[in-house]
Amino acid sequence: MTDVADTAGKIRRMEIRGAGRIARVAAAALRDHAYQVESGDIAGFMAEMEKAAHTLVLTRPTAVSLPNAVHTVMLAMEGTNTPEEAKKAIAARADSFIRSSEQAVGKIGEIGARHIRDGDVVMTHCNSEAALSCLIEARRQGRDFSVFATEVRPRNQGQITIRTLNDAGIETNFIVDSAVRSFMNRIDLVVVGADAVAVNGAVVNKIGTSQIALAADEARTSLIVAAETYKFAPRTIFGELITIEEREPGEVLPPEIIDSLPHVRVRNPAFDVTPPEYIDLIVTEEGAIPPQMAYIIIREYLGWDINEFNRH
Ligand code: RUB
Repeated sequence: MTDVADTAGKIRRMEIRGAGRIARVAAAALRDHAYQVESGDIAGFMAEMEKAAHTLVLTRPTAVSLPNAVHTVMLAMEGTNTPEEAKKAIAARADSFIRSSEQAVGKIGEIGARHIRDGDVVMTHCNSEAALSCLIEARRQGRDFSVFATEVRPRNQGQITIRTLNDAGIETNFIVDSAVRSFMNRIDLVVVGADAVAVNGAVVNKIGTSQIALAADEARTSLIVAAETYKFAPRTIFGELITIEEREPGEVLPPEIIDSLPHVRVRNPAFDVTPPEYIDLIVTEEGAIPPQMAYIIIREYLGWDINEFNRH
């Protein structure tokens, strides 16, 4: 049984992190919360659920998978007349979202693996389940390739990635973030995940991704993004920008050093935006698309279109 406040705290502190994972735990937290709400009337029940949804969505602002998952689960209440009915509908929707999210990661692995050839040197950044799924599936199919994985300052997610790659028996080089350009000429393919994909195909991912994309473009190295369809951002259709989370300076430097430097402001943006021109392909569970086709995913697969917004 997960508790909404506890789950929200874990997401905020990054004890649970990664866009896909936070979407799934938020769906699970809403499902469990529904059964913890005292059964009154349906309006009271919905108001309680709205509060919980709000708490979860506010934890981290960038990964669109989070509001998309919450929206999907909350929509299940539409048309229900009693809290009991609504609870069942929420639980069924949350479980189906979690299941399809896990399946999506597997499917992306199958599709993405087709782009990794024998002898390739692949670079990845941060720790993305979807990106790693491509590498692990290619390995499972017997492809012989090696990986360069970055450190990912300041939270060192690269250390999680190299453990997974090591466990899969994939030869891996671990480099600091600033070594990316030095090695780019040896790289055949960059594979990264996404926290959000805008309607124009721009990809928001861990800070540093856009520098890697620039270096890849300069070296004529292909870059593919592994992203489930629920990472596409419907509201960008209306020009809404994706908020880039800026985290505590204490993640970058110890507080005593920061305190000793009154004229220095430590900046810690957690994500950046890679323009579509630097992206060769976005691999979703529905197939691989050029970034320019992002609108199709939002409309056809995510099921959000202009009318969705007119209703709210
Ligand atoms: C994680 C990150 C990942 C994406 C995709 O950032 O940028 O590349 O979330 O991951 P953080 P996945 O560590 O700040 O959450 O494919 O696992 O959803």
